Amino acid sequence: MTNYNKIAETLDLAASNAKPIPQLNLSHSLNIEEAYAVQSISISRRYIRGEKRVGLKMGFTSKAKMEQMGVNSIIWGRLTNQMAHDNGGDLHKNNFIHPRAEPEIAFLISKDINETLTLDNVLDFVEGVTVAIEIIDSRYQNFKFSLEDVVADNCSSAAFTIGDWHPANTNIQDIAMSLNANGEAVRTGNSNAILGNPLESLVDAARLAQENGEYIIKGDIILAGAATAAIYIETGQTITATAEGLGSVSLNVK
Ligand code: OOG
Ligand code: MG
Repeated sequence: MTNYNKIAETLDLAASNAKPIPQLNLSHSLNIEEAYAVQSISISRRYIRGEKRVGLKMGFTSKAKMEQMGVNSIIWGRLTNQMAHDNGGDLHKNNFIHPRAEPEIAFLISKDINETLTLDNVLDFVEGVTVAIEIIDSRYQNFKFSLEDVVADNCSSAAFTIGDWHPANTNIQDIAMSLNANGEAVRTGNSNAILGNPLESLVDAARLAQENGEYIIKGDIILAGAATAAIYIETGQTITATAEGLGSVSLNVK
């Protein structure tokens, strides 16, 4: 019988010790429901240690990301306060295995979501929008995984930082986005790379949360998923993400 607790513990320890583990699918054949169950147990270990849930993240919402990682399904994971970093603050690379950065759009939720969202009502639930950097760090060796592996690993969630909030009705469609290292653009893209419209990602987040017994409440931060492929980050770099009309956000890699 599959020991979900044991797998969750292994993943949690790999993250806290910054030591990679072999891919699960080499030794276990989890289906997607089981993978989400492992994610839930593993995140509970963080909550028990005192970390607080602060929101959700969406993954593989752009073709660029799906192609880079060789998967083709939207996934979601949980964000905690320990993952949140100050805009302009430091990120210590030693706390991670092989961290990568991605440019994202973030939403601040204005009220609990208890209904089906559509593109027509989604903005009623948004307090603010901004540009964000997500730091992903697969706990698997060589950043290689199956869809089930990455879901069990809380979708590689490791850290994130968000820019200043802009009003909910600020345009986030069809805006240029970039990811820069020491001032040089290393990835450029467009916000519509995220499901054709980044608001669609929040609609999907609400649906997936509802289908899976998770919730989205007032004050939650939702990351819409990367607009471009990710880059590996190196000590000494200042990583900046920009989105047209939303300003920029940065992290110093120490
Ligand atoms: C999984 C996480 C994907 C995104 O923005 O698409 C993700 C990974 O690539 O390791 O965060
Ligand atoms: Mg991401």
